[in-house]
Amino acid sequence: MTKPTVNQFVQMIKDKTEELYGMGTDEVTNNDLYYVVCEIVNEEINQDWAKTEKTYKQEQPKQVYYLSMEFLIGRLLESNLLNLGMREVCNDALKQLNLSPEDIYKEENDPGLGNGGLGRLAACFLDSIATLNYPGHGFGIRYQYGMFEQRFINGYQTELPDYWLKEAYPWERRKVDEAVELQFGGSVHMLERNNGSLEFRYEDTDKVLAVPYDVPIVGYNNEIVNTLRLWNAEPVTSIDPTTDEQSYFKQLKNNHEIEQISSMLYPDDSNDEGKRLRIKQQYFLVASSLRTILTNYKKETQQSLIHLPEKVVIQINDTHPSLAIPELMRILMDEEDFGWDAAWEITTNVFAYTNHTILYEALEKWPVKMIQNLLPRLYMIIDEINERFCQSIWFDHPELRDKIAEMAVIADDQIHMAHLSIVGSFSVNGVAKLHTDILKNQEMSNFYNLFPDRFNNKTNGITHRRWLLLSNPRLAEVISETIGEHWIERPRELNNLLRHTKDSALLDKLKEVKKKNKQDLAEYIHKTTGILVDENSIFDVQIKRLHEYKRQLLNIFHVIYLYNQLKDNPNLDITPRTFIFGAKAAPSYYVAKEVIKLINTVASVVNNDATIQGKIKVVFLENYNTSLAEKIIPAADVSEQISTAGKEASGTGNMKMMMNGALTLGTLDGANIEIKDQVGDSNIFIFGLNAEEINEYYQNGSYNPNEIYQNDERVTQIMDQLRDGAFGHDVEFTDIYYHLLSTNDPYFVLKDFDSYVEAQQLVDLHYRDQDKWLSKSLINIAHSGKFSSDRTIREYATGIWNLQKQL
Ligand code: 26V
Repeated sequence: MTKPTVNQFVQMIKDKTEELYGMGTDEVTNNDLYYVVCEIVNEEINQDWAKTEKTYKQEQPKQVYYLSMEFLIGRLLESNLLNLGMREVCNDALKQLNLSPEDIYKEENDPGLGNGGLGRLAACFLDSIATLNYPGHGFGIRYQYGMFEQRFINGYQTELPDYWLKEAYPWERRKVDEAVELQFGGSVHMLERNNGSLEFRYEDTDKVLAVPYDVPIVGYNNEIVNTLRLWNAEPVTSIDPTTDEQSYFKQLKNNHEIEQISSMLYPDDSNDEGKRLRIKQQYFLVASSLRTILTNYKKETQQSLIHLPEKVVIQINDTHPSLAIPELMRILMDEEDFGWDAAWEITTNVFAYTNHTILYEALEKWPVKMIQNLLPRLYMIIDEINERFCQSIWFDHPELRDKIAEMAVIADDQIHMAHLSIVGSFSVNGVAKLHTDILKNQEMSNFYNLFPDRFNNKTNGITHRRWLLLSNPRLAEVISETIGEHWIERPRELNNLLRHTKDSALLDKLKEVKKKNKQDLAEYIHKTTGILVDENSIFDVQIKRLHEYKRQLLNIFHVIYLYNQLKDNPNLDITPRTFIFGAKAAPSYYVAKEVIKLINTVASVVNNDATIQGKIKVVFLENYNTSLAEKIIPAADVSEQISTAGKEASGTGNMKMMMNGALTLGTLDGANIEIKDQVGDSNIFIFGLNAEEINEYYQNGSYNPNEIYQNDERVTQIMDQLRDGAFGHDVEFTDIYYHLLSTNDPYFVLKDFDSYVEAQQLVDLHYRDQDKWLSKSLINIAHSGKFSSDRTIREYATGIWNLQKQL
């Protein structure tokens, strides 16, 4: 396809505006113009999309389906323009019409269909799959309400509903003719057919219509468009208006219950609670997706399902979609007449499972009763899977006999979804080296002993197209000026920057880029919070979900310590710093919400205290999401990755900030370790206990935070300030004080405090030598190519999925 020139694009915008609104471009709003540009882009996409689908139909390649309860795709207009090679043309055309591209792009609602890292990873993966010419698609849920909008009132987090669909979403296409009908609840009866086979008959089930909305996933510069299919739950029948009043209201209530299924994203990524609606959502996703996958397989290949694993691989994103395993068994046995063994052979060659957490509270376990009730036939199958699995250990692996209870899929009236996922898949992967090692040697060691070949590592990645090209155009340009544009297609070539670490002209340009990005962020901070920050200060950034294990508390303890020092000595020689936070807490996570209030409280004290001469400022930006991340990351100097070692599976914000030239201040956790391996010890600030040491403390119980509280004066002061209401808030934070001591500080905040402060002092010192700092920053950028999700996806495609590129 030939791309339009600027002048042609100008004309297209004018024509489309006339067509849609009957007006000129100077008479319509930015919102109107947003839809105009989307229409133009959609016309381009539709052609490539149809072409891609046709190729897949003809060539029948093996395809991967990525099942995920979350996709945090971010705004799509600018990224679609970028991937289509039309961004510059569009920007120039808009400017020619005296319009601001940025103002038009930000009209788009950022769909918050995910909680955090897991959902954003899924989005980066789809971008890389399409870009690398792999046939692969996402399946998710079209939640009516996405991640809540966060507002601070009086320093407290409050949550507002995110009804992101109130304006039309231009990227989705409703495909009502591909809707599928699903059943929940009721009862199952087993009947024997004449030929001796079994039939399962369902009675009194609730029926739900799953209607797909397809979103195009545009590859970069390759005319490939894959699909993200998002399911919407709707009633199968509309209400009969002639019915009597009682039955009318009953139907109304029923229909409402059905629509509930896709109504909202669960905003809690820290707690596995047995919630009926969440199971319904999970089954809704997997049952409708499997139906699409199998229907397409049959239509296109005309082959028996025995060959399914040759054409289909399904990656399940954490255990959330793991009901797909028993659901495929059900379809194969009850609808397709396979026996158990054949069905199991097919199923276990189709599924691959990614684990994203080892936090016990977040490992999914469903009460048996609930699954029995909602999905009676699936429960029978899970029970059989468990039975056979336990038997196979007993007979084939007598050495593991005493581990059966620990490994069972069903134990203590609960279904362990991680166990089900491991037993039912051919691949189990962790998301960073350390994380995979912990899975193999600790959390899932019994399973690793049983199935050593099943376990593998796939270190996470991020799409450098969104996280550098799109969000940091200034840096992208300087890179291209220096080493050419090859890095865009082959991000490993960012390595070529290493030849320029002493090039002072380049370092000057880098400095200029960071400065401008910081000015932009400072302006945004001023506009949204009223806080004036020093653009020459260190921008020290921690942006991620609020969790105890991520230790935002450690960060704010250091801020309080600095503030205390400055109060003692206002002339203290420190490099000015701006501490920037962004984080949402799960609405029911009390401690996390208290930490938010604490950070906001410290911020208002610090920012309004003239005696410290503005040497430190604290900014907590509201409503952290993908679009806000795109603003903050290009401006970061320091990337805070300070989780308790062994707890953060990988992290991906660490990769994004590294790619944008920030230096990591972090623990030896998750992918930080691999970042350190890339950049070397002198280009990263590492502190704190390592995972092994933490483990030893857990094992021998010898950690005593009270000792540190008593003996480290800095800690004593901070803790007492919390207890005594030193920040003008009575005793609000005594809860944090008592929580830390009474739970024995399970995340080692006090234990790591000293080494964190020391690392922070090093940051301060190193920043003073700007040339050195800039060359460290350059080294980080140069090594960030490894963390492109293109690398990750290649590893999945060759190591797990066995996919061929479509050329
Ligand atoms: C957990 C749960 C628990 C049950 C209720 C609903 C719910 C929803 C989401 C989650 C997600 C927890 C797992 C997660 O987000 N893991 C993160 O995955 C990132 C991508 O692999 C990784 O970089 C982060 O380190 C990891 O915490």
